[in-house]
Amino acid sequence: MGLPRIGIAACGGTIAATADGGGTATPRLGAADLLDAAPWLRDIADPQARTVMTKASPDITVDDTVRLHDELVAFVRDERLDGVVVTSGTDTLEEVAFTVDLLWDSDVPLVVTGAIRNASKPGADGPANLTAAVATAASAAARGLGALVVLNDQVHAARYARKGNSGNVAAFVSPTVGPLGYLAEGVPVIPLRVSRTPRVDPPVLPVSAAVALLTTFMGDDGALLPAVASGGFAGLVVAGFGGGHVPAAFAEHPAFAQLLDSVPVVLASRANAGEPLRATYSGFSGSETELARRGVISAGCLDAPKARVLLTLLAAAGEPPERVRAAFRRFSALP
Ligand code: DAS
Repeated sequence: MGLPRIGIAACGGTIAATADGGGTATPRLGAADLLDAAPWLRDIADPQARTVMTKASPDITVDDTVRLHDELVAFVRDERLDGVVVTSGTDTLEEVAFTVDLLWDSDVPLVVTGAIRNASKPGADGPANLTAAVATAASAAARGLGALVVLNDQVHAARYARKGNSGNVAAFVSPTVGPLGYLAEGVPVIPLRVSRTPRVDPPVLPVSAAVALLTTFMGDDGALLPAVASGGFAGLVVAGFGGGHVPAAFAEHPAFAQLLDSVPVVLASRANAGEPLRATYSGFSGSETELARRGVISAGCLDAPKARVLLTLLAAAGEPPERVRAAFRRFSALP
């Protein structure tokens, strides 16, 4: 038996960045360059390189990520891959990983990785992260888990992974559940399993449905709501306080009622972990029970950016309100 055939699909980000002089760096490298910089990968896999895009990840869109998914499907089929690794910028890596996780209809391991320190920095983590990602994509333990995020020798489920530190190589965390596994001397160990993320159908491109995201803050009187209500958005995600609350002035703003009448409104928590509450507080208009009574949909275990990804794909598919509600319910342990 030969070595596992592992695809490396490069999308840009710091892992693909080269120094500009003056201390800054720009994503320029393609998949073949990343492979050349880590020749030892050929000892653990038969790597195949494909450059999908060379973007700084703040510029990656939902459309780019849907196209990336389609490229990955073709890459696996054309090259008869046993696993595939996506390299991308860490700023939106959690959204990229969750989008492909929602769309991935295969047991073939799909691992997303990146880097915090570019290749010109002491202790550049790109080659180590790429190596760990390739080893994970080549592992039978990663089959059937959907998209995984591998950085800093930890294995995370895409559904839970978040960038939790802006500049430390231990940037990625899974606050609600913890990582699924780790690498021990380069060998992936995945003792914890997650159920597969419920799949959604790939949308027709371009995705014209735009979903707004508002994060509440102390004293938020909903002043931005009219802009959302008149902005032609297909939905709104609110990152509410802790248990999923908003100020009364926000909840009672006429534009909030207008939005609830016209588009799906999803409530996530701006807290780092856990789910919005369902049945703990009442008696104030921004409470979770009052918001649910008015039709607000809980994001369940999804943080606000991931809830926005899901709502964007559902809105793009033209899903009616009850199917949007049902889709989010599958991300919640609570009824
Ligand atoms: N923050 C950089 C990175 O970690 C840039 C980006 O996300 O593209 O990759």
